[in-house]
Amino acid sequence: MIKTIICEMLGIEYPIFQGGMAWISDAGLAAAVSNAGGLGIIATGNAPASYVSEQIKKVKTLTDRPFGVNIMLMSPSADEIAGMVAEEKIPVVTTGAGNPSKYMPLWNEANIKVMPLVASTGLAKMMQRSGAAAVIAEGCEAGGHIGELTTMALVPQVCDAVEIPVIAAGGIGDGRGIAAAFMLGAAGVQIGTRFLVAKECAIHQNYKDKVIAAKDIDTITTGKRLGHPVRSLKTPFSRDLFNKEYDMNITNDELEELAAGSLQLSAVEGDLKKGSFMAGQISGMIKKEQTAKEIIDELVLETEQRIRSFRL
Ligand code: TUI
Repeated sequence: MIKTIICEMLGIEYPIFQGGMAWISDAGLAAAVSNAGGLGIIATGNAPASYVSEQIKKVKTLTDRPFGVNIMLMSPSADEIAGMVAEEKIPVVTTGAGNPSKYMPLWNEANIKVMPLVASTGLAKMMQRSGAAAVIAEGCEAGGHIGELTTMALVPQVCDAVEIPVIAAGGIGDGRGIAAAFMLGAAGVQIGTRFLVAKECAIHQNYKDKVIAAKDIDTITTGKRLGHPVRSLKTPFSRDLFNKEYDMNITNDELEELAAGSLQLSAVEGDLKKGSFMAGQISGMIKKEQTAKEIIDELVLETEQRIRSFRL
């Protein structure tokens, strides 16, 4: 059984979190993952607080198990949603794309277990001082907004830097990755890309088909020039965006304009021309759609087998 301190802390069966992916991780996906023994997480992305409140109500009708809410700190609604999760006393809050220090006293007061995503030891230490229950160390193999370091380099350094548990994220797609994360010192993992193809994941079929068709080198990082690198699948659109970053005749505002709304276009509309299909480097390992329970059961079995059969 892969039980760790995280299972005890949260009252979940397996230390496997489903990444809070903007426009993707809704109440249906989060409930399916929580019901399968992991931790389902509702993403807020840039959505208004009213959407998040609706999703929280919905997830409570679909599962009695713990769930989380991810707050994307660059969102214009972040302040409002931060207050709402405190009022609702959401069991677990994760944060991404920024530093959540200003919300920590409010969330600690509400007894929320806060687990910020970090891409450096500096932010991990600051989060420990602010009362975080754990940190999620995400390497740049992940899809979406990423930092500089790989999971292999980041996770052990974060484990050395803090005493609170560390969850590893980025580049983990099967039991081999989970076993490796434990070897690096993690007490759990967060997985995003693999859950894109969960049957309960409501994204457009074009998105799922693209992830299944992807091979190892089919992701690209854009947005470096704007200060927020984003990993997505290679498409004519993402390659064009990448090339435009080196074109000094194009302004940053024009680049922002091009990228704006592109995630919604992929997830909701399946727009193969203008959509940004955020996905991690393990996309090449994904071969089929499965239910969230099949994914979790397979991950747990593979991890146990890997650990049990490990010999030097
Ligand atoms: O947040 C994510 N992944 C995301 S957010 C997102 S929505 C978005 N879309 C376009 C542009 C930007 C965002 C899609 N994917 N992962 C967690 C994560 N956090 N990765 C990197 C970071 C991060 C980066 C810098 C956390 C903190 C930070 O600096 C904080 C500071 O000020 O020290």
